[in-house]
Formats: sequence, structure tokens, C-alpha cells
Amino acid sequence: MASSKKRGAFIVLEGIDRSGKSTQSKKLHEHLTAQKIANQLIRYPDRTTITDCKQNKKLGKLLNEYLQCKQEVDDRAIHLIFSANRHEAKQQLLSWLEEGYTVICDRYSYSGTVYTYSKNVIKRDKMEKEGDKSIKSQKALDWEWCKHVDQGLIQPDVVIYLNVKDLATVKNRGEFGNERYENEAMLKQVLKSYQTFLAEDADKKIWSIVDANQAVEDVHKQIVSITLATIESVASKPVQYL
Ligand code: 2DT
Ligand code: MG
Repeated sequence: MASSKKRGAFIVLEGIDRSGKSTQSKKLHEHLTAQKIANQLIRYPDRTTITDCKQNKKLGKLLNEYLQCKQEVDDRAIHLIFSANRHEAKQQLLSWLEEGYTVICDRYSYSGTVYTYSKNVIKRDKMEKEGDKSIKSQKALDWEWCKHVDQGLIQPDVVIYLNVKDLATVKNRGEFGNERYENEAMLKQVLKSYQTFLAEDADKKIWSIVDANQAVEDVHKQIVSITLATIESVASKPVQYL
């Protein structure tokens, strides 16, 4: 007989760098915890998974070194590794949801597609501008391929997209760090690619757009309300897959 236990909701936060994802994920976690709503806060990439060999999770360290520009990895290979970093944790995520934990996740497969694809657009534009002939022998990294490797992962019950309308807003939020992808050309292209995802996924109705230009507390209130409604509405529904 099916269990009558209510499952938790899978809440993903997405958006460009400095749109407020990490701040808001943490605030949501603190809020739910204060309200005694069982929850887990996770993020992708999970850079910690070298120490967790018992659970066969070990890709995070490589991703961290790649992002810190300490390692160069082929574009397709690293995309697969970002994706595998989610696949290796799928069983744990499923167990949490089934046990009734709501899981808050700072970036997920949407970041995977959007960042790899954007990196490739920029690379090819540069090669074209410089008249680099080798561009012809390189097949462009295709959007569908980027998405495809995440098939079979758990689908979020809601993707809260922190929408930054103009880049001027995030520029005021401090300097870039030194990691790979932390530059203006990438930020612009990533913003465009998120719009593509939103348009494509419109029929899935899992995206919830929040204006990230608002004050932190206003964004937080909206996210809490979306989260509580989602927890309520999915409690008796089965988990879905990408
Ligand atoms: P943070 O700054 O949020 O730690 O992100 N990224 C992320 C990818 O390229 N592929 C992925 O699958 C994911 C989840 C986005 C670090 C950078 O990693 C990028 C920014
Ligand atoms: Mg970053």
C-alpha cells in the first residue's frame, strides 16, 4: 500500500551571478527551520564530494579546481562532470524528499545548460572574429545535447528564477571574483540563455519569476510564499523526472 506520508518539495533557485540566489537560499532555509519545516539546503556544483567516497560521490573537487582555473578540461567532458555531480547525488535527494524534507537547491541543471552553452557561443564568436579556421572542424556545442545529459534527474517542483532586468543592478553589487565565467561577456550571454530556457519550458509551468531588483526582504517574502504554496500542492503528488 502506498505510504500516506507527505513528501517534501524540491525548490530550485536559478539566476545569473549576484542575482541573490545564495543569500535567498540561506534566508529561506533559516525561515523554514524557524517554522519547524523539515528542510535541507544544497547547492550545485557540490564542490565537496571527494570526501564522500562511501556514497560514491567524488566529482566536486575536480569541478572546484576547474572553476578556480587550476585545471583545464575539455568543454564536453566538464559539462558531463557537472551533470554527473547531480546524478551522483540523485538517490540522496530522492530519499530526503520521500522522508518529507523540503530541499532548497542553489543552482541545478538549468545552470548546467546555460553556462556551457554560453561559454561556447562566446568562444565561437571570438574564433570567428579572429578568422580562426579551426572553427569549421569544431562542431558547436548544441543546446539540446547540453540539456539531454540531465535527463532522468529529479525535476524541481518549482524553479524560482531571480530575474535581473538590467546588468547595471548586479554591477553595483560588488566586483567579480577570480573564477572562470566571472566576467561581463559571460554574464550577458548567460542572461540571454536563461531567457531561452524560460521560453522553452513555458508549458511545464514550473518556473516562477521573481524580480531580483527588489529589496532583499521583499524578494525573501515572495520566495517564502511560493515555497509554502509548493510544499502544500506537491505533498501527495509523485516526484517527477527531467
Ligand atoms: P557558484 O558561483 O554558484 O558556486 O557557481 N555551473 C554551475 C556550470 O557551469 N555548470 C553547472 O552544472 C552548474 C551547477 C555556474 C559556480 C559556477 O558554475 C557554473 C557558475
Ligand atoms: Mg560564482
